[in-house]
Amino acid sequence: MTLFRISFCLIAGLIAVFNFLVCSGIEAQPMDANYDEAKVPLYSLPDPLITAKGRTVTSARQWTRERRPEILRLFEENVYGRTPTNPPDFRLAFSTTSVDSLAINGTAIRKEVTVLFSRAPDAPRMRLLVFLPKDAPRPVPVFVGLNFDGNHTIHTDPGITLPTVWSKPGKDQPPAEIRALAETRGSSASRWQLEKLLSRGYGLVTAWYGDIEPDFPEGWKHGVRGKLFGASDSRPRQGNEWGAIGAWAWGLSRAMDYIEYDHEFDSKRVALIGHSRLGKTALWAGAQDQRFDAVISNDSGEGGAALSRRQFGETVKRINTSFPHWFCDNYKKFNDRVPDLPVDQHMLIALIAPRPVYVASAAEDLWADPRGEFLAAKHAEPVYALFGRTGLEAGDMPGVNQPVGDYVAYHIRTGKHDVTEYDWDQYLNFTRRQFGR
Ligand code: GTR
Repeated sequence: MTLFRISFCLIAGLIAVFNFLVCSGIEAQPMDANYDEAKVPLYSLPDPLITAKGRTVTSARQWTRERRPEILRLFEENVYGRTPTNPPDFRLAFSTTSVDSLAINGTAIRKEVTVLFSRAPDAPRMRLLVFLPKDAPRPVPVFVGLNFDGNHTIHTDPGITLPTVWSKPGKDQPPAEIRALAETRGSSASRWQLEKLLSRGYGLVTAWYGDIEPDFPEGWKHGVRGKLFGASDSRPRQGNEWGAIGAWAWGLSRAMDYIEYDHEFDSKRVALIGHSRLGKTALWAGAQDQRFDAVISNDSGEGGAALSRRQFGETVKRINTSFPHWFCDNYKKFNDRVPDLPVDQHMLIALIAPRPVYVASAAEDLWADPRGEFLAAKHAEPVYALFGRTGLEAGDMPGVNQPVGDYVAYHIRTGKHDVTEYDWDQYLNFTRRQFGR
């Protein structure tokens, strides 16, 4: 009896250990980031030039009429979700709340403009921070992009209003709106290089992304998805319904509406820029809204410029687990079957065509898969070729700090996940080629 019991326990114990090893192995493996090029699986990319009906796209016209809309739908359906049409009570209005014609040591005009989305008193609003170079010929070309921590962080200028920002919920603490601290003024100034771009004759339009929707899973309740587009607790988000990246991209299009409205800006020379999650957002906004004349993706990584099929660094499963609110629900279906995705990110870059696009990586930012970012730009080339545009003019990845390409451009710089002066120097060279300033 005792012997029987001992052997029973032993067997049960062995089964438990076996189960633990197998299950945790299965569970852990896809969540462990791969940084080994030799372990990148063999993959084949969907061809951007083969239509759903199997026809080969041979002209710019066929691309624009047939294939481009198909690919846009595929991204809506499977990755970012569909951007809804504006709700009936949508009313766009711009209210200028401050103007300083002697900002940045007298070299710039600073304006603060609140973008209202509806007349409802509790509707979300987006506070634009606008800079124009004082002496540059009008209308001025402009960079537009969302910032991570509030408008006051992009420069130490004490005239920038200290905003209220959402604090992320903690374990026992609900999200709350708090006044930004004065000490954080200019904390992201190096990422914006404001003086440099003003001295080159460019304007800047930026807004805090949390104004459109705060970045946590329940953030939609406080942003445009909940307060303008009617998302509600009674019906959980499903299928192709848009996520936070879609909402932020929608906000960028409203910033573009402002640029068209303000005649000091040249709405035909607008460069959209975004870093990291906001680089993913910039690419998706640029793909949908063709008024953006050039798009710059800085270290945008998974769900941005990097090819998902390489499964290098961050993966589809990992991003959907860490950030369940960023993409549409359908994207989660591909967590464990990335090769079945009907798109990959080279097709997102292709949606920018024929407009100029810049993809940038950082050598120490392996999480974002620099090679995957390069390859996505590379595999968008056939679409640019339809428009007579040359691509990167580089067969393989360039070395660090050796930018390639004029119109479809790429660099990998030394250093970490960030936006640096080096990055901006390349972007300004790129926009000079496109915009002549
Ligand atoms: C990371 C995320 C990346 C990137 C980054 C960022 O945690 O995994 O996809 O978006 O955040 O936005 O800084």
